[in-house]
Amino acid sequence: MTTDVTHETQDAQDTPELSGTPTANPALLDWVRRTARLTQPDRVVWCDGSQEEFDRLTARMVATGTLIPLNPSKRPGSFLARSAPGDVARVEHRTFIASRRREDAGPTNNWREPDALREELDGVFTGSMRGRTMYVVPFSMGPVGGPLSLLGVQVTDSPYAVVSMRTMTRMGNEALAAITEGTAWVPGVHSVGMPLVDDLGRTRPDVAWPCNDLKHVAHFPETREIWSFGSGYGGNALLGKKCLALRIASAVAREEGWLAEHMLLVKVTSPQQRVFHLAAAFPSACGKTNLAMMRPALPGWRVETIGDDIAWMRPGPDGRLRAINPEAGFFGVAPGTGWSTNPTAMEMLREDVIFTNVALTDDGDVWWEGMTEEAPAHLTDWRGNPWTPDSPTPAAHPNARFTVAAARCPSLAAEFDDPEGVPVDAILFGGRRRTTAPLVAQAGDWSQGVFAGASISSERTAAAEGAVGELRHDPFAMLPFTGYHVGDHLSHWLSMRDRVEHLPAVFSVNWFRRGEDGRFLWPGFGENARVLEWICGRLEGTAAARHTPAGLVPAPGALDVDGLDVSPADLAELLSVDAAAWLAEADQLERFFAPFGAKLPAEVRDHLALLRYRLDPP
Ligand code: SAT
Ligand code: MN
Repeated sequence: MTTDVTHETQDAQDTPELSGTPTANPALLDWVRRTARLTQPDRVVWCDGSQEEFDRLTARMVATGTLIPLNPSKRPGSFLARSAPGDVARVEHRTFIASRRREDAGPTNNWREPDALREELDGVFTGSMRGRTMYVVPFSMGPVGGPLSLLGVQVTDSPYAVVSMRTMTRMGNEALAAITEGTAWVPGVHSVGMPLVDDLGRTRPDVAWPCNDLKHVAHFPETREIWSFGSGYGGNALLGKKCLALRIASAVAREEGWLAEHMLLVKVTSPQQRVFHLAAAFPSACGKTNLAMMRPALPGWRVETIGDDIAWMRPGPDGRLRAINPEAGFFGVAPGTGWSTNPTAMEMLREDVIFTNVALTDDGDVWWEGMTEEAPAHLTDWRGNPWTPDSPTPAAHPNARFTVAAARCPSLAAEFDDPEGVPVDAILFGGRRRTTAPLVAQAGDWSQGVFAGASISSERTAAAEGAVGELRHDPFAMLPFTGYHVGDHLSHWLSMRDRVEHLPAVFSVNWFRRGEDGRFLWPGFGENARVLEWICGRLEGTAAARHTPAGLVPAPGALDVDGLDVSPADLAELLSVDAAAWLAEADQLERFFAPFGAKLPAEVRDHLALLRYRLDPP
């Protein structure tokens, strides 16, 4: 073993050996050396982010069986990865926030005492990279050097993580050059936790998807560090995404007076060429990617994509909230994505994609549930077993993913790369609710908007743990992603009032309301443009609204349903606010807020009281 920091010697045949290291930053060099001493890899490789490097790593992964190249005439430049069957999603119960004081993590995070956790991590990471290469992956979340961006360095023993980070972040030499002495950057250590040499020096063969049953996804918000062990899955292994851009960044944002949120970001252009930027938070399985890439069914309207998962929003010099998508690619759920639900995504996935846990067709292409109406007669399923439409299990894992560069998205907005971000005109909160929540409602002011964000709840789908249909509260859709106390998160949102002169308007939406017969009352997808039209009309002061206890809903005739198969009775139901249902909602919210204790802002408590008063005046 060597802890020398050099370029990969094993690749000497196809890459020229470079001498020295590509950085002179002593803090970075010291951290890389210390991490290598702990994890004991065979070699250390600094990643430059080049195409040549990507090609070399993917070729190696094809040789080791980690990647299956897809048929280049069907899916050029694309690969399929099959994970270990137990390493298919984020591990919320093994995700830790280590803050000095327990109350800084709050009741919705798994808190750990930092010193004790550090000791535990030292144990699991000791020798965890033996027999492997440790890759050093410098990256920027947001355009390199941008005023809203943050820098990070991930070390990892997973080439799958390296190539995915290249797609999902601005990774390589440019980011490394920005990490000069004295510049802040977030260190992240990642190991799949399957060393190839044991404590007695015995070697073992590698497997296609190395991982460990024991998993840790650990965050130290106070020292801004990430340690992830045992998983190769995106949300656990691509440390720029949930770990840095949400859990660590949310804590940084609180300190610095901005917002790091689990939100999509779109540019909407009206037929009159008025431009609006909307950010929207939905829990998983509520169609975030579909809205981010929507093709409006209303003539003349245009929706362009800026982000599908994360938005960083800072008070700008113009007194507005300015937002970027800190990511450079999309790591989206494949099942349910099809030509009828999201044609933009289908176009985006034509080439240069890494698919994980989808099914393989006999001619070397991919398939998943929802891609086409009918399944092919024969497939290889995500576990590598033969599959037919009669098989009892799905061909693709329900959380099968695609990883693709944002540049491949045909609806990408020109502003995607703007380091200054876009001014946010409106924020949307939503969930999947069969009843109670109206199609759209506008909050009266910022504080009622914060109450709306705090109140997000959604019915569980088959893809999530727990009973299907059960309501899960998910404030700001940030439940597993806020790196500090959930109650402090609400206070922080309220405090933006003092930092931003022209705050965005706030709306709640629900595309999933059903009639008593179980039928969806609203067609959704491209027809959601009608709701966006009303929202933009509210921003312009041209759309009429009616007061309800749950906020302002479209006045009769204000929502354009021309040509839609939505009866007047359905429309009335969609926009109704039922007093009994909302009183029950208020009771549920009170129970959900109870563990927040004194950290629940008084203003949120007051909104709950006001809601009850409006529903049931004394
Ligand atoms: O599962 S991930 O966290 O990687 C992706 C997501 O949930 O948005
Ligand atoms: Mn997400």
